[in-house]
Amino acid sequence: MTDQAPAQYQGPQRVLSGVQPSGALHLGNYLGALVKFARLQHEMECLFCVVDLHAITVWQEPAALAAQTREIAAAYFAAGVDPAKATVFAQSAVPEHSELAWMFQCVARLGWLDRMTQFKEKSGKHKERSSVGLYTYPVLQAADILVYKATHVPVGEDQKQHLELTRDIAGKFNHDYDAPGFFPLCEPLIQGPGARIMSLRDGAAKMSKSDPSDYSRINLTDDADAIAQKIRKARTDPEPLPETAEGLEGRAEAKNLVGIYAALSGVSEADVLAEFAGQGFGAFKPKLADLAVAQLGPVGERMRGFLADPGEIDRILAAGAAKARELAAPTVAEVKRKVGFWSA
Ligand code: AQP
Repeated sequence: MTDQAPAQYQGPQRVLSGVQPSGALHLGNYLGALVKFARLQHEMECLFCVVDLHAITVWQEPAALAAQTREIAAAYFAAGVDPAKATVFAQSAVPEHSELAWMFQCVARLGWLDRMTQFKEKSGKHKERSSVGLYTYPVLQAADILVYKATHVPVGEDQKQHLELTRDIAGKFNHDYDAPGFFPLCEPLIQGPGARIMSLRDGAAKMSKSDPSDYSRINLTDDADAIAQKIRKARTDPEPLPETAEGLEGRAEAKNLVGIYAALSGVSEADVLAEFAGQGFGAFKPKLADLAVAQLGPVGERMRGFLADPGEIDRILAAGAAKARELAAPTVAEVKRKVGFWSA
């Protein structure tokens, strides 16, 4: 080990992110992740994976998992990700993720993982019954990012703590193995509308695939009637919409619906309130439903189009995995050399 101050990472700027094939994608995944993916592919080199290794930290039906993986890939394409611009692949098809994750498990400290709030939320009351993988999930996530030396990671607000852990792992590796600047300290790209979409049934809980109530979320595959019905039934309060954002404080459900309207229409919350101030939800909800149907309807339609040709999705994923391995393999080889493993 050395006391030398870490040098800055000098490599290219690169984006990595992923979504778990653990169920139907919802509006939160779309606004918090997919929309950003489509935008970023025009600004930086991008890799987007379907993180199936993460998905099996909770039970997944083996007969359904490959189809779920194709569905996430189809959602990427439907949201505008272009496989000619961005590398799209399944995480399990690039074994270097798992190999680097093991070495990072020996870098990360138990105390760091003990602080991860997502494990506490997902393991619930019976954490002793959770898989070990659910506990070490953020270490694999660090490997996903750092195996490509990614510098930027577009995610929703819920992933902020995991990205801080990724930076801690990168910093400790660089320090312990006397490799200043070897791994970058990645930047989360969280800001912007849609960073935290909440459940339609509970303004204090995030919209999530695993929420038992389908009325808590809008799925990308919902048809117009389902979207309108879910918005009609969304929990709200009896007050009219206020004139300013301060008036939404303490009104979590109202704030969420205004935030969704703003994110879908690409305007600020202030602009939404300027338009709807003084109106009740009886007037606001139908407008929100029309907007959601107009924005998400074509996405669902395109997804179904891509899913009609699973062979083409498989070809794109296979080509993406081959490309991803070309970047990942040299990183792992260099890490093994730094760690001091035997090689012939
Ligand atoms: N409610 C949300 N608002 C904004 N962004 C969100 N994301 C998830 N929920 C919201 C972002 O979507 C990306 C992919 O997430 P994931 O599927 O890999 O895992 P997750 O964060 O655990 O998503 P879910 O829907 O809550 O799944 P389950 O219920 O299976 O755990 C990430 O960038 C995430 O930030």
